[in-house]
Amino acid sequence: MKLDVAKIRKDFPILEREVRPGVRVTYLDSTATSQKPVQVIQAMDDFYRKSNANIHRGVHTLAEESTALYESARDRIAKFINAESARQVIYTRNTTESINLVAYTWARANLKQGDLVILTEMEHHSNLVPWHMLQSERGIELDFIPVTGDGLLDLVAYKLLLDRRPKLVSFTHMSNVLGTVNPAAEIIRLAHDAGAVAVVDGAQSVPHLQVDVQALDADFYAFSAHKMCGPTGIGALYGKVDLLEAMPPFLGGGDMIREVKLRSFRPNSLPHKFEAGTPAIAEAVGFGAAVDYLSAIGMDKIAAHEHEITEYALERLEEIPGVKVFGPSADKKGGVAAFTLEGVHPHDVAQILDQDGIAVRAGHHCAQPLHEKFGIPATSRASFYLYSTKEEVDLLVNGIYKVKKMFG
Ligand code: C6P
Repeated sequence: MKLDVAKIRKDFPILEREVRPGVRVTYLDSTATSQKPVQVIQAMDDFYRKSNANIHRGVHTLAEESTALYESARDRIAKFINAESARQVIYTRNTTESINLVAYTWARANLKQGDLVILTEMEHHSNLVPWHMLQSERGIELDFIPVTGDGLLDLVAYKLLLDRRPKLVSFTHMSNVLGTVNPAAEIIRLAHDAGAVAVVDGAQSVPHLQVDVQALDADFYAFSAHKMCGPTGIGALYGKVDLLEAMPPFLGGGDMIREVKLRSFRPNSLPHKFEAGTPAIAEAVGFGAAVDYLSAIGMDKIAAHEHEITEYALERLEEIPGVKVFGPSADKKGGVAAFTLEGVHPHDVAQILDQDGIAVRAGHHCAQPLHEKFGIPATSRASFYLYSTKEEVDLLVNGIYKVKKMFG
């Protein structure tokens, strides 16, 4: 059965918002952050009204309730990605912090000068800069799986890179610019065959696809709540138990310890070992509500709906003279359409569309090397989610025709 999008849209109050009198928002920027359903807003509101207290610290009713809510959200997030156990799901602030956690702990404990880390040319800055930093500090080597002209990873080149016996392969499951869904299971299998640990940036995949970390055999998997109907300020890092157990802690402070002496400490068990200080408790509650929301609808249905919208969007955008859409065909990508319009700067496109309430992002989308690869400084980007409609795609297309008219 198909998604009842009209019903789903009623869950998202912001979609009724008029950004100017009489101009309702057409939100086509879910890749940057998704909108939030009332179920998530309500869960966080309820938490603050009824259960707010610090976690893992008190024995009073509110503290116990708050702890239970925080940990039960973790359980549901673990199930959502099919982790073997909730101990393997560490709360972080976002995907960026999850990848940094791996870079600061696993990588600093295991990589030395000259060790090779393989990334790809389509990475978001959050899966580039932590490794650049380690390169400056440790003298590790970086190399990159090239992106082909049609926006796919060149797996032949990848296999050649693997002959150099990398220690780590870190790549995005789905590109935030090209929309490309990379063959994660195959990339990971090949990495393992070469003796490397595999890190996956799942910022764009977990919100849109059914992700099964066990089936993928990922060593680490990073994602953010705010892109999957949840709040900002919280994300997660999944990791294999043996790796997480062997890693040193990340930040030091309260909650991440079992015992502290004046001159030493013993770290807590998983997952708390990596969660120092008072965490984002209400946000964890919201994160749990978000995975409940997505699970109740069904990730397969969400993916099918997004596929239909993306196919339609690519078809309509490509018929506009002067528009070039980047990335592969709809069957190989998620709901992202980054494009250029001949003779018009992407920022101007976005600004003019905004006059009609159409929200798209313009810029390099934190993937500057990828834009450089395609010889462009920026793109305009429309992106879709479970609440997106074909009518919104039509509004975007009409808006682009309007831009063309203004620029002659
Ligand atoms: N991309 C976009 O507009 P954070 O900011 O940590 O939640 O997510 C970082 C991140 C990592 N990887 C990928 C593939 C991403 O798309 C993002 C976030 C947003 O494309 C904001 S720059």
